Amino acid sequence: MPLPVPVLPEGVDPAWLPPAAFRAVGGRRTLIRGSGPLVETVHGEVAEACRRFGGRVVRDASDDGPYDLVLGLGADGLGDEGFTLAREGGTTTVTASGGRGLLYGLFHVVRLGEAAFTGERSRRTHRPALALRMLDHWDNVAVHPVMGQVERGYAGGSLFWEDGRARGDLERVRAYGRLLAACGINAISVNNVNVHATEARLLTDRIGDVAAIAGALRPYGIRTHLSVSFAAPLLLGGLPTADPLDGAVRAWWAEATRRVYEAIPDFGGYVVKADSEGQPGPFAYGRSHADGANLLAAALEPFGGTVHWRAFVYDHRQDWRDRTTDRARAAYDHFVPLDGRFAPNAVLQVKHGPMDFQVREPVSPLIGAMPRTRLAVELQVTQEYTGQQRHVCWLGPMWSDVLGFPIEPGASVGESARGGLVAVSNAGDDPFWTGHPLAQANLYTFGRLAWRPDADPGAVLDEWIGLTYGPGPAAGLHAVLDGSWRTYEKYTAPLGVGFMVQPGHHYGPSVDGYEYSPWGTYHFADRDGVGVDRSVATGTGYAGQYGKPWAEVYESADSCPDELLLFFHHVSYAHLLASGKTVIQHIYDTHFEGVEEVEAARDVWAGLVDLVDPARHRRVAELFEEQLRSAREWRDQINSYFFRKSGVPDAHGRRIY
Ligand code: GCV
Repeated sequence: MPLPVPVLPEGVDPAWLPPAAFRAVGGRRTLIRGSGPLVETVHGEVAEACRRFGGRVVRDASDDGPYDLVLGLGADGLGDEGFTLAREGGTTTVTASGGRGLLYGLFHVVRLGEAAFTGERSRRTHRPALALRMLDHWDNVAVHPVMGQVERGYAGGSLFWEDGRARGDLERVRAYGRLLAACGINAISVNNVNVHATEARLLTDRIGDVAAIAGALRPYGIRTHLSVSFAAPLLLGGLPTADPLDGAVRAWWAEATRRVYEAIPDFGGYVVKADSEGQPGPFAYGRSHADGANLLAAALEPFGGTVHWRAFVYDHRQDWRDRTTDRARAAYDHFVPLDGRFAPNAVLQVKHGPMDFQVREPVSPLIGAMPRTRLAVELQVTQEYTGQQRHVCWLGPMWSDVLGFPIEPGASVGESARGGLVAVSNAGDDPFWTGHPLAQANLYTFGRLAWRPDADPGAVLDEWIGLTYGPGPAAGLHAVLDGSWRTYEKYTAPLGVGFMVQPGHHYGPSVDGYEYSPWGTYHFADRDGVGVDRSVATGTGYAGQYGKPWAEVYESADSCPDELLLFFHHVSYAHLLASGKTVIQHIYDTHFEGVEEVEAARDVWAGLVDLVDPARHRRVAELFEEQLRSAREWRDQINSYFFRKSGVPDAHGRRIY
């Protein structure tokens, strides 16, 4: 039986799968061959498109057509997710070995639109570069008194949970799964890595809730994962310890995991944040993080599951007077000595930068330093530090730079991420899914880059624009989004120094907000200069964590790229950048430019009023006013702060307070 496509609740934006995107497919004669649950999903999609656009779909017919489109299982050797596409003699043919491959092949045809049905195409194989393409949701089941329903969520409530319970109606979850499959995502973790008491119970007596969500996502090829508390044997099992080497603890995890698989046979595995920002972990028992990860890996192994063990481990209670402790060093210092000690089904999940998803960070040196460990790289789609979905900030170029960065000899970050690419989702129950309608582009781009880390991000952006908005406003939308990450960087913290955000919620400027805090994020500005000396020669030694050539490149202020200068070096305001400007003049210029660029983008958006549907246009126009207000605030606080510290006037005599 074909699976009906999900019905969106009234007023919910169809994002990159509006009915119009299926016009080319829906007007055709299509043959579907094969059986299995995902083939039913494919059939449902094509049937719905045909219903709208007058085409016809048949199943497993013995006649030879003629058909415009043949979608069939049959080819060998493509894996579960690969497919081939060819067009010959008026028939477009997608062939796959597995149901997921067929679904991805169908969505590929949807993206091509009419082009899939014109001319000839020689057979081409498409396969994801990375086997795991995952979204982590930092969703709380119960509303957290400080973090709310979704930690760092800027798109309303959770798609999965509402005020202490799983949502009863999972149609929207199905629709979410469909959107994710259409950009290539194949795994989701459904709860916050900060596991509070209610959430911990998802592992045991609330596993039925997780199973229901998994059931809604499965027809779109998405496996469900769960964040668990390392202290679960204590919290839920009544054991006196959670020591990873204790026999009773190991037995408890084995039994708990067996029950999880009873409820969810294709369960993906656990995500763990341990010994980090107050979460429990193996350090309490004098054990290593390899001991901790391997405990859970052993429980999951008989069922084919994976543990994602996060490397975000650092001291968040440090003394700002202590200049030797450097948060940037922490992940490398903790984990490199453990290389080779993780079980084969343990994946070490590493944030792409050494700090915390700032608008500009170097690539984490950990990524190239653990050749005997499966690493997954973690990105942040939710815009915690990049405008919180009130600012337009399309992150495709940043992620593309990160993924293409040659961190090891002969290997880019994308190639080193053998354990997959993971991102913190930006979606919620907001009618536009992502709060800011244009933040949908980040979610889509993440999926497409996870499928192909070397894809041209600009082409991915145009793909998203084409599907979501059609050709009318395409040029304007491209102009608004394409440079928006660099614009955001210009009006916020300069030259890689990071943070300077308001403590706690992280929105808006506060130059000294974290300067005397225990969180380990400082800029050390004084009357002479600014930046953190992370050199080996005179600083924290962080630059020495890189291999060649990066250790040397970052060690010296002369060879360090401008955009990372203040991350690696404390320099005077008169220091000359490679650009030829002084640091102080660069700060002034970029902050004025950043605001001007937001003004220009707002004007381009205003000009699209007749080309974009009114609800989306209005929402973005309103948000541009907030972005502009906030960008001006950033500009004036940063410029005034550094003018007052340095006493150096702006060379162009612009207004500084
Ligand atoms: C889920 C940052 C965020 C926290 C988040 C943490 C993490 O510190 O501010 O909200 O916690 O990263 O990645 O675990």
